[in-house]
Amino acid sequence: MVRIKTSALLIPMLCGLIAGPALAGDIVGKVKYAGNAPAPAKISITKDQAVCGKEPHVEESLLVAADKGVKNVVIDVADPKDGKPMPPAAKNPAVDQTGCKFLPRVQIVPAGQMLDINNNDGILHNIHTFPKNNVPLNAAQPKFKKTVQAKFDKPDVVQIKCDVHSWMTGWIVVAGHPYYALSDAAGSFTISGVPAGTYTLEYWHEKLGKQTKPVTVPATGSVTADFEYAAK
Ligand SMILES: [Cu+2]
Repeated sequence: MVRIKTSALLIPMLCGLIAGPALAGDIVGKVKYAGNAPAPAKISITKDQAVCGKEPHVEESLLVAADKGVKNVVIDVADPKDGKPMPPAAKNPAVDQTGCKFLPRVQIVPAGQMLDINNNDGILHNIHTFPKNNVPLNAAQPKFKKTVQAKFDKPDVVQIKCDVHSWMTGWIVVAGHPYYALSDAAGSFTISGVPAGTYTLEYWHEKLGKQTKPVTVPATGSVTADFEYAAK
């Protein structure tokens, strides 16, 4: 009994050593919305009109393309096997406050990475973060304070708001490993170089919520993992 168990463990281990680098594939897909794209509701600018009202603001919490692709969905492998950390970015990721909007609205930031929150508007903003697993930040950012920094050490989904301009909102998804992707305007995404195996894939959207589905990553090439959110 013991012998059989040992060899059953050893053979795949030895094969792994002989094969050299880990076998890995890509997860590609498209996220869609089963309903009609919502009409972009206009946001009324109630403060700092000269700066914030330069460009019209519309509701961007659910962006659906003509063919139903959903932008700003974060897709990640919930249970990666190799547990390697996300490589640090070459320079600090940044959230810009421009025209009283957080740009980009949604972004993925490696855990432990310093994030620059920039004030490009020359007026007072007040950064307020709402983490679940990290330390919150609530800091006034007067017009002369170009950058406030924030760091999130643990994986999380963090909403950012401005206490001065109630319509301003953005999201930081803090990644503890590299197997994350953000869907583009067409709803498409790619997670590259995932070690072969079967995983749970998570789809998170600020308005449509979190959904999961299993995915099996091949040793070479890619697997397609499309997903459709039910209409709200
Ligand atoms: Cu503001």
